[in-house]
Amino acid sequence: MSEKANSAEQTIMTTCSSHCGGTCILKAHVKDGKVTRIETDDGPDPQFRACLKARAYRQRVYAPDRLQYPLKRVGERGRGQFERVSWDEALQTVASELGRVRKTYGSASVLFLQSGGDVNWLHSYKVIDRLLCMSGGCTRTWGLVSYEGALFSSIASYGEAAACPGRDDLLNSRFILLWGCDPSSSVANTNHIWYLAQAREKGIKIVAVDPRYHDSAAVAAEQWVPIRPGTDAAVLLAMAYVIISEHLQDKRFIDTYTVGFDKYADHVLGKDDGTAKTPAWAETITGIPAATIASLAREFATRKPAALISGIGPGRTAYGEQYHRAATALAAITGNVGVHGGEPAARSWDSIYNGYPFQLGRGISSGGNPVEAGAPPRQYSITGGGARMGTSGARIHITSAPDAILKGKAGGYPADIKLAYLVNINYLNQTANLNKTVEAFKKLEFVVVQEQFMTATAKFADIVLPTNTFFERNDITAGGGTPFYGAMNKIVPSLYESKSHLEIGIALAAKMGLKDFNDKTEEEWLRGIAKAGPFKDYDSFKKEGSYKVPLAEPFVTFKEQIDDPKGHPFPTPSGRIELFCQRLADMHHPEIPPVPKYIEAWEGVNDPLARKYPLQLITTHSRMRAHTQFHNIPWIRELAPHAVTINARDAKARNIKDGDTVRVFNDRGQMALPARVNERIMPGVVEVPQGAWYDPDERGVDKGGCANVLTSDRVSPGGAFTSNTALVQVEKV
Ligand SMILES: Nc1nc2c(c(=O)[nH]1)N[C@H]1C(S)=C(S)[C@@H](COP(=O)(O)OP(=O)(O)OC[C@H]3O[C@@H](n4cnc5c(=O)[nH]c(N)nc54)[C@H](O)[C@@H]3O)O[C@H]1N2
Ligand SMILES: Nc1nc2c(c(=O)[nH]1)N[C@H]1C(S)=C(S)[C@@H](COP(=O)(O)OP(=O)(O)OC[C@H]3O[C@@H](n4cnc5c(=O)[nH]c(N)nc54)[C@H](O)[C@@H]3O)O[C@H]1N2
Ligand SMILES: [Mo]
Repeated sequence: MSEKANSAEQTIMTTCSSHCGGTCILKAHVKDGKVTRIETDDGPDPQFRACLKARAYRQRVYAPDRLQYPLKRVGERGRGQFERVSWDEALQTVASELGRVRKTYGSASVLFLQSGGDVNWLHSYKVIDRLLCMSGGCTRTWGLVSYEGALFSSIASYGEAAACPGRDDLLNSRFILLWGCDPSSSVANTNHIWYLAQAREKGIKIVAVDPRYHDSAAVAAEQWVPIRPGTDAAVLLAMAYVIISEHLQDKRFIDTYTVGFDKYADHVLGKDDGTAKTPAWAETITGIPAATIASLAREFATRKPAALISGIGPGRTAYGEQYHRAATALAAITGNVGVHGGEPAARSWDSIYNGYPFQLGRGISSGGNPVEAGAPPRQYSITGGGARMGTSGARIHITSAPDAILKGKAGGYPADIKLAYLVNINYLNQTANLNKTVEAFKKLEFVVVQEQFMTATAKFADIVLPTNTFFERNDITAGGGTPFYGAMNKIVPSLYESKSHLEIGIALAAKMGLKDFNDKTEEEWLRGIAKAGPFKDYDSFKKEGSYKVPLAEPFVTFKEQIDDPKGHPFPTPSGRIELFCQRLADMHHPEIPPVPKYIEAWEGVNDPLARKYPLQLITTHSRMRAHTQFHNIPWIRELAPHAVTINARDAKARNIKDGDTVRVFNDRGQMALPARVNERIMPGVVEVPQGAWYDPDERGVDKGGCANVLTSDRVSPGGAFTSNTALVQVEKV
């Protein structure tokens, strides 16, 4: 390379925060205004090294299928036929449709659907949330697909949703239970798997409880305990049975920090319902041998401190709240909360929206939603440390939006939905029971989608507004469960006619004649948000690209409450960890009991439907994608085919060999994809990783293998998304 060409190359630091929950440092090489290469962190430990997806980001920025211009639907909705229009026409259409629908049906008929995209502070859904709220309001959703079950139970038990300790603290554990958690694939916190690998090297015993022998187990665990999906609460109660009957609980901890141990123990021992939750009882439910349950219980109670990492995957099941409550109770009765090497076993990842463990300044805020003002609270909602709970009765559960569109007020929903505005979400692909969503979206009068690509959802839009990528704008992000701040520096100008979310909001507000929508530039916003951050100054933070917060010791959640219970009570009504939760008792809902219980799931092995559909489907998060993002990137796709994993025994019974194309189906839908046959999944369970792009053929068979053609839109009583509760059949095609 010539000297001249060399000098023209520039490197710019930025941070990837692509909806996997990780935050990873990128060093982009730019030449002649184009990204030529992407490297990652080579700085001091802990390094925040990027995965295959971020390193392939160049192919995303320059993807041939990137949306380049605003689009207007021309064919039937959903067929994906569009024509190019100007920004002016696109925004004018959105503004006038919003006006028309609001005037005809009221503001509650406008549904706002949003999600992560990139997890950052400025260019998020909040821009449009503000726009819709300021212009009359909208119907919003409640229920986090990720971890509503964990949120609900964490607030019941601890009064707080942000409960994830620093993962470097795992090196202080003596025993780690990796429960439904595979951080080698589903990232959530950068370096989680790295600390687990170090823990293993240090000789700390790690046991994985999961229907799959996943890569994290292969790398870090000494033992794999296969478990039938949806039965976790039973084994956790049986572990408590062993601990309580053998007096292994931490009495001092229980007396000082918890309430309701007696009622909880009564249930565990069967004094309240006549069924002792013995290991033998749990064996028949979970498929785990009673002796294994008993030895896990003894090890967990005696090898202290012990970390029960309760993943959120098992919580995305029918009655997932009970699993999370049961996990928390086990951590509490063994005194593993608020101590180094322990784990509150609540929600296994934290949201930066909680500013955990440090605060940044506030970004754009809605200023209040007129549609929610004065609405009564939602039934069975629990309030507390988790502003994102959405306790307003004017909201609709995120999974129920299609049902609400189809049935409206007559079906008991708070509104008749006519228009949907979608930002940073591939709703159709990612929410349960896709075929029902298709029907619902066809019924809407108008749909607007802000997108980078022609997703399954964008195909159902009337207007598509092209958004840029984080390489084309400035932003700030932070580690979910890691003491880290990342500057997201703009690397190149916006491609084609794409715009940032803030630019779209400003332009649309102007079209709608909204005054006072925004008075700051991108930079003014970011400087304001950064002000409260711990770094020296914004300019050096931006230049360096990141700030790794130096901590004297690993962060421990609830340490203050444990060290000083008088001065720092838990933020529950009792000030203690609630093994028995009066707020749940007051709900008088048999499926939201005040102490954790095992409640048998629908679509489990004993459901009569299992005769027709005998296999339990789980839909995991793949390392190949961040949900649907990156599935269209060739460098990623060539690594491995999207496939359904089936146990060799189940495959043999169906004459299926590794690599065969199979049909996976139930009454809700069907897909055709390759089978991966092995023994890394327990018999009776099949896995279709979520996030593959829906691509139906003329008979409605999804060739894309989108998990949600099979999942159910039935919501758990506490709000958990039930994407790991579905029965299916598999056959060779
Ligand atoms: N069956 C099943 N379904 C699931 C799950 C499961 O486990 N099983 N998991 C659920 C969970 S936990 C979640 S969080 C949801 C996620 O569901 P989604 O959030 O809907 O999934 P994403 O693929 O992240 O969709 C974000 C979309 O925003 C678009 N986008 C628009 N603007 C931007 C931008 O500025 N930046 C970025 N990065 N993207 C933008 C992206 O192109 C992408 O299409 O899926 C849920 N669905
Ligand atoms: N690469 C990548 N990383 C991601 C994401 C992504 O799409 N891609 N998504 C991010 C987001 S938004 C989220 S919410 C998180 C999700 O993170 P998780 O929920 O932790 O991820 P999953 O892979 O769905 O589930 C974790 C494990 O739970 C197991 N499991 C499923 N059902 C059960 C059950 O009933 N019992 C037990 N014991 N185990 C069960 C699965 O086999 C899997 O090994 O991941 C985040 N990280
Ligand atoms: Mo999620």
